Amino acid sequence: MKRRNFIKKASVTGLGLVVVPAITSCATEDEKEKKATVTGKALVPVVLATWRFHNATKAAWEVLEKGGESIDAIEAGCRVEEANLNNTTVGIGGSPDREGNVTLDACIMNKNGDYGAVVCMENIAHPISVARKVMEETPHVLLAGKGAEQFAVEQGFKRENLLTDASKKAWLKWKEKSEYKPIINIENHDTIGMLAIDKNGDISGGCTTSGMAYKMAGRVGDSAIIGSGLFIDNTIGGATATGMGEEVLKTVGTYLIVELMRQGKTPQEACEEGVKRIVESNPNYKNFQVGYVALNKQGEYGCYCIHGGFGISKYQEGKQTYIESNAHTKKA
Ligand code: SD4
Repeated sequence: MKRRNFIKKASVTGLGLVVVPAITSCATEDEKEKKATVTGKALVPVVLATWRFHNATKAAWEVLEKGGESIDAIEAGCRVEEANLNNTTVGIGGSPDREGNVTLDACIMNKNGDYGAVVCMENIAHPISVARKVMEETPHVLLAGKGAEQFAVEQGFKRENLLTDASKKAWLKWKEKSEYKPIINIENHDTIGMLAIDKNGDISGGCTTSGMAYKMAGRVGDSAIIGSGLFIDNTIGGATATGMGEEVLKTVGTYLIVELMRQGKTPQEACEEGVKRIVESNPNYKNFQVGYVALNKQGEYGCYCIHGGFGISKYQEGKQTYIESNAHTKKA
């Protein structure tokens, strides 16, 4: 056994400087090696996102690199995927509900624990920015549907058609059978959840989605709900989720993960416990996916999912990497 002793926070005098591993671990070097894919080094600034959203983490990194605040990095990063026409789970180009309407959910949380969100909002391409306006410009935290859209327009956002030809075509094809199977495809869903720590050591997060393809009208998942799709506590860290929102909601997944980190678990251990809670109470878990990402204030991170195929993008020290997540089960 080689004990890695607790090392106190080192100097933070500029970008990329070490905020050092606050790890007390009994892991042998071999054990440590095995976990190396999922437990990160402690350096800030850093940004993490679900999936291979390299353009999004790059945009966020560009804010952080210039010394910008994590909340600005999150908004910039999430907007990249919202504008990506090829991402059928976020923003413009998102798959519609079963009536053919694209309805978007997004939320954002800052270092002070402030939160803003919109759910079931139509015709506005950047819900993450509207969520930020809710947080900063209203006494409320969550606006829904027509009210959210009206607020966005009042704030200067323009209305636009979010249903692209490609999404419409896919929806029409689905309608031929119209089988209502609200199942998240296990590997092909692309909600972006993002966590970032800036050079001051402050953490923020965001999450944005069009939700489940062909969902019932009015259905809202976890992504924009505090403690489910996203939770941030600037004294501890943050977590975000992707996958079957109903299961994340029922277990208040990201709040659970942050609380587990508060109790001393590493981000990796906390994500694994979050997945375990879902799996243990749900015999049907082979039919859906949930993936969690967590980042603590020391800059250590972890990720875990029910099925293989999930991973996270990371930008740190000017370098982009993709980290495959370990999974509760092998590929389904
Ligand atoms: C939802 N969690 O609405 C979202 C879906 C998702 O990639 O993550 N899709 O339930």
